[in-house]
Amino acid sequence: MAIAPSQEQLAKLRIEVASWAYGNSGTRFRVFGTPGTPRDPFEKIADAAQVHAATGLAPTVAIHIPWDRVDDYDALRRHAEDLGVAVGTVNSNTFQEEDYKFGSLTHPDARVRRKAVDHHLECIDIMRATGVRDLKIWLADGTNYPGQDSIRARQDRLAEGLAAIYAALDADQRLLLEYKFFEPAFYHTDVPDWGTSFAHTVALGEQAKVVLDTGHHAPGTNIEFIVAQLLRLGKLGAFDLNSRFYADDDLIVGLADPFQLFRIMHELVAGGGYGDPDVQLVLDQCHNIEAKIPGQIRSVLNVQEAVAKVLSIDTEALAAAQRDCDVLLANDILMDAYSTDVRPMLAELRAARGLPEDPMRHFLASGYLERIADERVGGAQASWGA
Ligand code: AOS
Ligand code: ZN
Ligand code: ZN
Repeated sequence: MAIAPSQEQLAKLRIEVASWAYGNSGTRFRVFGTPGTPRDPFEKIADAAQVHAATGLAPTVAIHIPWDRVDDYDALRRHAEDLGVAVGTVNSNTFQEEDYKFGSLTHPDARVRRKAVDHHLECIDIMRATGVRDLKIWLADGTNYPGQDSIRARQDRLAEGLAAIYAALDADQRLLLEYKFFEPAFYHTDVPDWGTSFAHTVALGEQAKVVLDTGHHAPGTNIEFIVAQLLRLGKLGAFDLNSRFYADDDLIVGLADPFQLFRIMHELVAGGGYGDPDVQLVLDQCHNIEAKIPGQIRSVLNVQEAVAKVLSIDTEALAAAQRDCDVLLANDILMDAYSTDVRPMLAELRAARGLPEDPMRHFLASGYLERIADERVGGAQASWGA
């Protein structure tokens, strides 16, 4: 009952990888080192370029300020281009400085709020220097105890800070606001859910969109419903993709619950977001114990497999079954596509595009991992704890 998608449809997939996935990361208990860990942003981009070379799926690399701060952003941009990739989304960081202990854009003290806005203005300058369109804002802001601060006042300060940042954007740039239900704040979070992010981005204007991180919801949340809703509202700007078993685990996408990834991609395709450069697919993961570049290769291939399964859905038959209220047939049509082994068709696609048919094997045989382990000593920690 499944159909065979065209190579043209399959080839539309683009996934952005993130620089911090290549650095050492861990939990609050321990950060484990990996031989060959990049020592600077240039080496992180070099590693990311390997993922694109092996798969043809990951042409852009998100960066993070301050972790990827360099003296010469034009050099970073050229370095990426020389390696066949481009710098992607610029991520701000207002969660690692003492000043931000009680919040950043929502902080009761105007001096701290100004500092947080200024940090975002620096990020926008970096976007100009690197030719980047998107600024992604994830705020750790929130409180730990009822009464600690006024929830309402913090929303007002947030709106004011976001407006100041939005006003600094060029006409072709976007502000993407990510939500997360808890952590590091444990009582209330200032941008906890898609509704709050939606409300703020609507107030800001057309250039502001929502980021949906798949690990940022309470267990049991129907994430594909949020995807469908944000797409129909024209407000889904990007995904942060990863897997979770418990909270914001940032594990390899599609490994904890491949069926959920399929359902999410189904709504992406059904809502017209697939292949639309305005709806970015980004990996937001940390490889605490597994090899990083292979972990990223596995991740982009998992997304590709999920998308190929979705594109195998017989949409006409599905629409007919839905019109007929034929519950079991409709579900069968969906599950049939999900059960399809799409690996042979993807190997064919790669062969047709001059890519290795087995990207993982190709990369592991290339000797790159052994080379960086020899050459690089003393990698930088590129992420924070849990
Ligand atoms: C934090 O939990 C969020 O997922 C962020 O998207 C992300 O991990 C961060 O922006 C990296 O700086
Ligand atoms: Zn995220
Ligand atoms: Zn997260």
